[in-house]
Amino acid sequence: MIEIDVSTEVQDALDNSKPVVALESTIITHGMPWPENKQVALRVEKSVRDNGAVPATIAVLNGVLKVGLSHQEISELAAWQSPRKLSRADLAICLTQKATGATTVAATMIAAAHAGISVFATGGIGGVHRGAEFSFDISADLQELARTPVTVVSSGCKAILDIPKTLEVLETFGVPVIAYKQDEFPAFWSAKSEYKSPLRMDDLKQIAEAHKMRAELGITGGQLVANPIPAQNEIPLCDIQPIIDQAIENSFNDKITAKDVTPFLLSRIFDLTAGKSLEANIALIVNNASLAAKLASNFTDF
Ligand code: PSU
Ligand code: MN
Repeated sequence: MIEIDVSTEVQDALDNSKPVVALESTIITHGMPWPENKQVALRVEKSVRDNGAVPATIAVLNGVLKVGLSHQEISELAAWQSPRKLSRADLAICLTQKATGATTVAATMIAAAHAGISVFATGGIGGVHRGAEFSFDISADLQELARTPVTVVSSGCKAILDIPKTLEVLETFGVPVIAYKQDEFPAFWSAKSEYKSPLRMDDLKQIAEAHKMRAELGITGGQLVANPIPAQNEIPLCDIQPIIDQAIENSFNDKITAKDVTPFLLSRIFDLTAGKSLEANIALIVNNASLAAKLASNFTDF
C-alpha cells in the first residue's frame, strides 16, 4: 500500500475548498547550499501564507510520501546527508526502499495531483540541456507537464538550458506556456530572454479557467506559467550569460552527466557570481510562491 501522508492542515484546506499551493523539495536539497536552503524553504512557505493559501511542501521521508511538511521536517530534510533526487522514475523505488528523497518538479506534480492540489510553485523547471543533440539530456519535467493536471508557476526554465529547444519540446507535448504580464519568455535570473513566449496572459482567473477547460476537453497535462523575476532582483542577461557559458564548459570538461548536471551548474554559477545567483534565485521563488497563492485562490470558485 502506498503511504501518502497529507498533513492535517493541507487536507483540511482541500476538504473546505481553500487555496493550496504545492512546493517542491529538490530546490532545498540539491538547488541551494545549507543553511540558506532551510531559510528559503520557510520563507517560500510564508510567502504562500501571506497571500492567502496553505503551502504543501512535498518530499519522501523514510519511505512516506509527505504532502505538507512540518517546519521540523523541512529542517531535517535541508540538513539531510545525500538525500535522493526523485523524478518520475525514482518515486516508487524510494517508497519501496523506505528511503528519503526530495521531489523534482515532475515528482512533485505527481504527488500534488494525487492529493488533489492543482497549483504548484517552483523556481525554474527542468528542460532541454544545451548540447542535447549529443547528450539527449531532456528533463522529465517536460513530459510530466504533458501528462499531469497541475499548473506550475516558475520563472521560465533555468537559463542554463537551451531555451528555444525547451519551448519547442513543450509545444510538441502540447503544454501551454503562458508568460505572465509580458510578451517574452523569462530566463530565470533575468526577467526577459531573447525569445517570445508562445502565450501571454494577464488575468489569473482566466489562467485558472483555462486549467479547468483543459480537463473538461479531456486533454491531459498541466500548464506552465512563466513569471518573470522582479526587475529590482534580476541579473541582466548580458552579465549572467558568460558565466553560464563557463559553467557549462566546466560541466563538459568534468564529464558531469544525468541527474548531476543541474546541481553542478547551479553550484558553479553560485561560485562564479560570488553568491549573487542565489540571491536572485531566492527572490524569484518567493515571488512565484506569492503569485501561485493568488492563482490558487481563483481555483476555489469552481
Ligand atoms: N530550479 C532551481 N533549482 C533546482 C531545480 C529547479 O532553481 O534545483 C530542480 C527542480 O527540482 C527540477 C530539477 O525539477 O532541478 C530538474 O532536474 P533535471 O534537469 O535533472 O530533470
Ligand atoms: Mn537531465
